Amino acid sequence: MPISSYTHAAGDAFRSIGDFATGLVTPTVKLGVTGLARSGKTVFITALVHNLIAGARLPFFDAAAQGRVLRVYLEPQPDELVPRFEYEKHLADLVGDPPRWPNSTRRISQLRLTLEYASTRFWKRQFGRERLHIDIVDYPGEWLLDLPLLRIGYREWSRTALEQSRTPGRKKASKSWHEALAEIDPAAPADQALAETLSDLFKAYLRETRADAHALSTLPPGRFLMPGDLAGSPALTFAPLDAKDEDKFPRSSLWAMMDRHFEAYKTHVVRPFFRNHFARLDRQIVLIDVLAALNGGQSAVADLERAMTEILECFRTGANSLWSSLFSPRIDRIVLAATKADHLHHQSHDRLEAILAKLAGRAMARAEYGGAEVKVLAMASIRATREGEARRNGETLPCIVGYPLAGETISRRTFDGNEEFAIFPGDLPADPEAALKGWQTEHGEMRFIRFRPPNPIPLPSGGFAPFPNIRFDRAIETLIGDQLA
Ligand SMILES: Nc1nc2c(ncn2[C@@H]2O[C@H](COP(=O)(O)OP(=O)(O)OP(=O)(O)O)[C@@H](O)[C@H]2O)c(=O)[nH]1
Ligand SMILES: [Mg+2]
Repeated sequence: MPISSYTHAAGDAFRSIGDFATGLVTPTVKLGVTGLARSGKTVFITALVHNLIAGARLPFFDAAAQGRVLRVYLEPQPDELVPRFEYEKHLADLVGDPPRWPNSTRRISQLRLTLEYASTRFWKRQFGRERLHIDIVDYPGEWLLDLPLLRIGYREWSRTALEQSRTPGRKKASKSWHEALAEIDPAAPADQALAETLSDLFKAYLRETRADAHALSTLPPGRFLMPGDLAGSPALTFAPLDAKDEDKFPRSSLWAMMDRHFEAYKTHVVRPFFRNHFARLDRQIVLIDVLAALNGGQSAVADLERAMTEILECFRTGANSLWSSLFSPRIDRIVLAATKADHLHHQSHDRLEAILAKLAGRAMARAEYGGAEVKVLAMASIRATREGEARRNGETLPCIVGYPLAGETISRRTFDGNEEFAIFPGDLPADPEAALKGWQTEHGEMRFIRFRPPNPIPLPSGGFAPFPNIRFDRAIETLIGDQLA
């Protein structure tokens, strides 16, 4: 048995005996929050913590609805080596004047929230109030896309990455890198500066495929797009090479150097993340910006589906999964959530959920998924719009009303960020297949624009009222409800 799972098992046994005998050891749920860049992780966590601390009305979160959540507070987070999630800073942005969305984060961070609650169980209530730690871990979904790298070597990765870069949609983005590649000899003696140049050109290509408005391309390595503290280290300085007969290349060749750096990336970046962070999570929410993919058209939807398949592979357990040879994941519940549902009128919320369910179903079939229980929902962590009606050509249309962010445009109109507008977003089609195939609403194509966060409401007692949301309570109930029984 690998050391990591042994220590886990021992930890669990200790925890439950301790709980039972003394009630002194507080149970902990490690909740992973992930999703691709800009999917809404930071906003979700900030809203989750604020809702719980401020005692928001959350009808579908049973413990809160039954008045059993007695006190919620932040505590120092237990992992010294993981940066703390900057809750106060993100909240300050959201309740600022004017309110702003928090900045992009791009690295792992963690926060410990403690809940004191009354149990529903008679014998447990006799010990007084119960406590539960929720350790919330925010990490980029792109990192999950690195798992398959553990299964392959530099040669195979190189070949696949080159093939992908030659597909028609990526030719333009990969041009400069390919030009440089054509001039080098992979068998020549290794040259650190050349390795850096090639790696930089390769990273620029990855960034460009990602920046394409009509694609959600997420090609590994995950850390190349958001390197954090490791920028410039050898483990992050490699790129695919085009070679034949690489078996005959000397150990001093550029090829061999790239190979070593690729292996270093797996050993020092990918494995530690999966072993030290991912494998310790108990519950997971994966946030998915389905509307952005629909906005991007068919190729973006295909990209998203591919990314979801790879992400679900990480949660798959059983004999054939990558895990069986590595570490055993313990996640037993996953929520897949389509975020930003406030960009739609409520009539379309169920449809958004159906579209995500369809996508998830296909991805799960492809990943031969088996493992933790998966629940799909559509939600908005913070609702930036309200609903209204507008009249157009004698017809009453259901609208959403909000402050479009400065620079957003609809039909050649550019917004300045300070005015409220009613927008008719269109309805999602009733048939999820139609939506995924690239579709038109009854009133033409649907385009989503971004809104500024809602105006914060100060409370007489200090602080701010909980943010309005959509179906947020259902996500919380699924993720931690059973832990508060
Ligand atoms: N209307 C609306 N917009 C949202 C919501 N959640 C996120 N957004 C928008 O999505 C953007 C990204 O949200 P973040 O929470 O920063 O996303 P993230 O996944 O942490 O992004 P990175 O840190 O860059 O990976 C925000 O700036 C908002 O514009 C929501 O509930 N409603
Ligand atoms: Mg973030």
